[in-house]
Amino acid sequence: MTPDPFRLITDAASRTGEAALALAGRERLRLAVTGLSRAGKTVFLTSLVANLVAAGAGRRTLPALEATSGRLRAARTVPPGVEATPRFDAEAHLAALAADPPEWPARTEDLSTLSVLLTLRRRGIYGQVLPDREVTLDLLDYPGEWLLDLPMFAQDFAEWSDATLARLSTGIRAAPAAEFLAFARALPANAPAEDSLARRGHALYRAFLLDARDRLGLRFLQPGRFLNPGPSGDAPLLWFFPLPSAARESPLGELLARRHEAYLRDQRDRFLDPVFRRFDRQVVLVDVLGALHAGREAFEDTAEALSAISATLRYGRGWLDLLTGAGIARVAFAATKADHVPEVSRDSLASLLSDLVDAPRRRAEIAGASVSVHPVAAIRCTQEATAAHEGRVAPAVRGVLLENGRWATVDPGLVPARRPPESFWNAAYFEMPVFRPPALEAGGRAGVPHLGLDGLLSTLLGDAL
Ligand SMILES: Nc1nc2c(ncn2[C@@H]2O[C@H](COP(=O)(O)OP(=O)(O)OP(=O)(O)O)[C@@H](O)[C@H]2O)c(=O)[nH]1
Ligand SMILES: [Mg+2]
Repeated sequence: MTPDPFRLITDAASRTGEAALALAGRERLRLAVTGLSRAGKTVFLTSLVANLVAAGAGRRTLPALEATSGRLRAARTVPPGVEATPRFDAEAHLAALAADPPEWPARTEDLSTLSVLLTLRRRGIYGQVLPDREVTLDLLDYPGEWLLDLPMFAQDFAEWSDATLARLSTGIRAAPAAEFLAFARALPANAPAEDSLARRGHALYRAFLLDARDRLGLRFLQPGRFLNPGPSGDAPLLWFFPLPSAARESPLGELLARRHEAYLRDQRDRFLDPVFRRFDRQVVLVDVLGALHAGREAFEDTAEALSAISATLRYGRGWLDLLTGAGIARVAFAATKADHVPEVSRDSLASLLSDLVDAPRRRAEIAGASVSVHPVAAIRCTQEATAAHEGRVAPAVRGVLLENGRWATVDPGLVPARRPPESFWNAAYFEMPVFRPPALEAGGRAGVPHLGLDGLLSTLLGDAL
């Protein structure tokens, strides 16, 4: 059984409605922000909203975007209506970043959405002034871990168990997974459907996932709610784990398979359908530097996770899409936190990302989506500096450390421009310090300093604004 998660034929009728709205000068643009846990989604969205609102108030916070789009006359967050989904609280995140001492957002624990209404000046082909255009930009935030549920829909319980157990038995996963694997492999062919067994296996598997995420920096970890349970917390539908084939025909196997199916149904209804069913633009945020630091297996694991996720999305515009307007027309890949490396290294950072996301990038390109790659810092926390490095002066960055409020100069060394050779991994790559966000003028209402956010937005959205 392969459940079908994506009702791919989009609602043509509502698209026709949107075309009518577009003619009337009111349009909708849905931006999906894709990023594994800690990639920088919440910070990116907060900076995006703050800088759009400030640009709408006349500040030059996003010059490259304004150069490609119509003139932005105003930008404001759409006030809350009767939505069932929690609201992405950009104001609260901004206030925390602007506080003294500043605070980064906590791990995201639920889906939330926000729309920004952009008012743009319109000119006709003869330069005559037309009524303003209004474009609503729909944004959403969610826990990065949940994204790895997307590829789970292509497998049934047996396939998922086999693939997961195979991954668990190799490389750096094997040692921390040993206790769980020993438990699961010892289950007999007639294991009873007892919750003491189901919960014990679940607890051991979950402990492995947490360790793999937090200590090993791995990202291809499923299911997402085992790591980040969300607002509904623990519930019986979570009490399953990948089961070896020997015990799969047992009453326990049947119980776990039912829970696996119920979990996927629940995630689809609550999260994936509302979020991933329809969007037009996608930004994929990747913490490339963090992945480099975590080592070869974590780096490869990040690449595999992004590839598996993208394989489930629908890119480009085929003939059907032209009728229904479905499919992702533009994708921007961004290496986040680029303020951790000096300017001379940022091109390498972008090419390294390009290499890391080789599979998803090609998939999108072949399908006809337009693709770009950028180094970005949603909040720039550092300045350019120099440091003595092996007897010579090397470019570096300087910023205030969050932990002690002291200035520090960080020399990250060379950023490899493509997947590093084996020898690279022999020496540990620098650990990114957590920098303190800069003091924000007018509590962030004047915008947020960034690196390359405007260039990314201009490529991703400029044609539609
Ligand atoms: N220096 C710097 N640090 C950043 C930047 N963006 C994110 N960070 C750091 O990365 C951390 C994670 O960023 P978030 O935006 O919370 O990540 P997320 O993708 O929302 O993570 P989850 O909610 O766990 O999925 C932040 O707490 C910051 O320490 C940036 O532009 N510059
Ligand atoms: Mg977040």
